[in-house]
Amino acid sequence: MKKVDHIGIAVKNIYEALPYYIETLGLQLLGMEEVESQKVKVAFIDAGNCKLELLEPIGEDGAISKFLEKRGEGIHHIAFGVTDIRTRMEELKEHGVQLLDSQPRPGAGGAEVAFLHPKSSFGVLYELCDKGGN
Ligand code: CMX
Repeated sequence: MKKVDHIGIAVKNIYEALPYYIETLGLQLLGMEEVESQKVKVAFIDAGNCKLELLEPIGEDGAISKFLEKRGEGIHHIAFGVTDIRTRMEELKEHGVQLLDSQPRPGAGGAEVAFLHPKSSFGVLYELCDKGGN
């Protein structure tokens, strides 16, 4: 793992949270999109050396909806930017890390992503995020 690409932050409502990040903290909104496969609406914010990803659930049965119900708003995951995600996944598996995905899934911004179970990562949900060479 060479760099953190973004930090995922679960919020109940993106539009209620955005003024804090943009107006109060003075950060820049990079873009917003819906990731149907993950049942989330996301907003990416430029935080200098990495991005913040605000995550609002779509519907009531996705991972973010469940997280908000159990833990409330706050840091949800840390995403490492990787290249060659399938090889990285194989390497981690060989080291005994429990992956939540057997194959990469589509993530925001056209990236391929895969998650590592917090149980085998000392309580942190990590994401591998492959944008094809960035
Ligand atoms: N960070 C750290 N620990 C977490 C966690 C998180 N984000 N989410 C759940 N956990 C812990 C719980 O606290 C719980 O621990 P205990 O057993 O000690 O209580 C355990 O993991 C199981 O939690 P759960 O609430 O029963 O939830 P599930 O097992 O149903 O799901 C997880 C948890 C991580 C497997 C699931 O959220 C998942 O598959 N996540 C990957 C996909 C994802 O998060 N998508 C949304 C983001 C999409 C995007 O970035 O685009």
